[in-house]
Amino acid sequence: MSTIRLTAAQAMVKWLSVQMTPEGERYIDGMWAIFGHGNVAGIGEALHAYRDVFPTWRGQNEQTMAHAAIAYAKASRRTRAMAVTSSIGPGSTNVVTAAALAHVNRLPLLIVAGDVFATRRPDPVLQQVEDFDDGTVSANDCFRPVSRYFDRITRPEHLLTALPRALRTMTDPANCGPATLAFCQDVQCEAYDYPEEFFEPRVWHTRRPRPDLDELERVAQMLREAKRPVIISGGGTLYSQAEEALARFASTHRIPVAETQAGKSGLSQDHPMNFGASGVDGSAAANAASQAADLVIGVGTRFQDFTTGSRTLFGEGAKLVSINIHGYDAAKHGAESLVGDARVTLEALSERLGDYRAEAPDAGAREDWLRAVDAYCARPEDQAAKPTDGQVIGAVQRATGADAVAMCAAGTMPGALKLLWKPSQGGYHMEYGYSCMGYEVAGAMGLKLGAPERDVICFVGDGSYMLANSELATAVMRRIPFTVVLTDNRGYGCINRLQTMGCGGEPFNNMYVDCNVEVQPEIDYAMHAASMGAHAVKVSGTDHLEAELKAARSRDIPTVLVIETVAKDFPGTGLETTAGEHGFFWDVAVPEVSERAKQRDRFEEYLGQIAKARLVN
Ligand SMILES: Cc1ncc(C[n+]2csc(CCOP(=O)(O)OP(=O)(O)O)c2C)c(N)n1
Ligand SMILES: [Mg+2]
Repeated sequence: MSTIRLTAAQAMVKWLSVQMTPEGERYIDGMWAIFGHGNVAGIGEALHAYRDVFPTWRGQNEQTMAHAAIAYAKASRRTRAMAVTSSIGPGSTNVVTAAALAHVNRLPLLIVAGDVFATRRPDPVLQQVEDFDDGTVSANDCFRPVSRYFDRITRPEHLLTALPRALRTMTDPANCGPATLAFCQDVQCEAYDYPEEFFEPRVWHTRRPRPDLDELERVAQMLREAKRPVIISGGGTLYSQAEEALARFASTHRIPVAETQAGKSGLSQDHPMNFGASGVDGSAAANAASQAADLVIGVGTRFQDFTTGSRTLFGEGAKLVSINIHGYDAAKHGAESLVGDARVTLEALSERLGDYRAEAPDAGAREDWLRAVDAYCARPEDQAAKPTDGQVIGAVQRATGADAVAMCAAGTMPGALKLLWKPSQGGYHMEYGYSCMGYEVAGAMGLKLGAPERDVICFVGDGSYMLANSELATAVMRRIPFTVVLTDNRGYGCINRLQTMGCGGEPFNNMYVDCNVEVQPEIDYAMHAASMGAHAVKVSGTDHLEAELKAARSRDIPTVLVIETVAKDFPGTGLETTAGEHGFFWDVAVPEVSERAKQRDRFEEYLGQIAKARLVN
């Protein structure tokens, strides 16, 4: 056996550089890195040595570098991914939040976290977390519950098994998620005679599991007996690239489709069976169809609370079917499981159903809903008044084309966009599994890298912008253009509404006016963004916003457009937790005893709401 003598870190980078997609591209596009104690010497040297075949990029914060990597994978529909490396201690624990984000959203990410010495010779080293009772613990153990694959590399030859396992996890459509390699710093630098054949290029194919024939027939029979079925389409539809199969299935069998946050943009807005968003922040048409349904068919959805109105959306007696790549999701809520890839399973199911057609859904409700969307998004007559979030969305929609992707993660905008944004195919990128403030700006950069042909529009609230914005500087340096629409309502608008309207609370510690401060802030967000090199403008009114959005297209750097908005709620955001005009109940626990009458009343009302939840279908 011929061998090549390399340090373990060199072997890792060399191996990563030859892991390929079926299209002949590197599966891991490169590594985001902030060096420090525990990764600068070993991994840093190796990344430098292989810089021509495996790129390294520096960001500003480990968490947001990982957000960029995750957004890249999401934009690539999980066909490609990125890696991030961190120093031991704070660098690594900064990545833990991003790992959880990737875990919840089922997105691939390779985390190479520096770790303490395997030999323990200089213990305790700088930044070492010391467990009094367990000698094997390091800060990196925080990754265990939020990694789909976790390994600690304490010998150079561990890479021979650890690396293929990590990639297998990342490229497995059912198990997909973050893989963490906690890489002991002395081992990174240790030499070993690796077999040459370990570095032969390897192609990673995505499998499309076909459904079990018995499961398929059981579900087909349930459908044949159904009169008013509804489809709830989730992120699995997009990851399986089942958009056309879904459109055909819905048309052929005349079944209305409601979309989740992760599933939005899977079915064209013009498709007569697209009834809009599902659940808490859902459309009147979709939620009415779900309430009336005798059979609910989940396609690639986790059935989380926002989708199901915390289990109150589907009518009593409705049956549930779940088409999902993982048996864990397929069996949720007492559903009849149909495990398989969304695309091939929909095709196989359609074949069994033949000319089955459901009763015609309420097309009038859909038309009414589309008119309501136009009204929420209409250009405001008074351009001097602060617009609502819906009016901002309308302006962005008018000023952008079919190549636009609206992206966001937390705050008022996710609900508003889910309800109101009319995406072209693939024109929607929402991180709502973890709804992580601070994903937005870095995520926009990663999204643009993954989909360079798209016009990336990042919606971010003033709160999320303050939490994490510094990858703007990276995007300026790397000439990665996208447009940030920063809606400034002077605080945490959505949580303020949740607190005061949904939970019976007093306005407290969310909007700046309700905070324990000596003076009200006057933060100049445009000046802040401009200081990092972005093109930044504070716009007045939606006409001005539209003009600046069009101008942004010609730039090769990020543009930040700041607009003051009213903090007022508009129907359908659902964040009020009570059933709004269109939206649905969201179960947020409220205090059982209080000295305030408003709080006590809210608790009584809440008891009535949770009584409607169907714990098992
Ligand atoms: C990291 C993180 N911390 C806290 C939260 C809870 N949270 C969700 S939205 C939000 C406020 C968002 O404020 P802003 O970005 O200004 O949006 P707005 O609702 O005001 O438009 C908070 C605190 C979260 N989702 N993520
Ligand atoms: Mg705000």
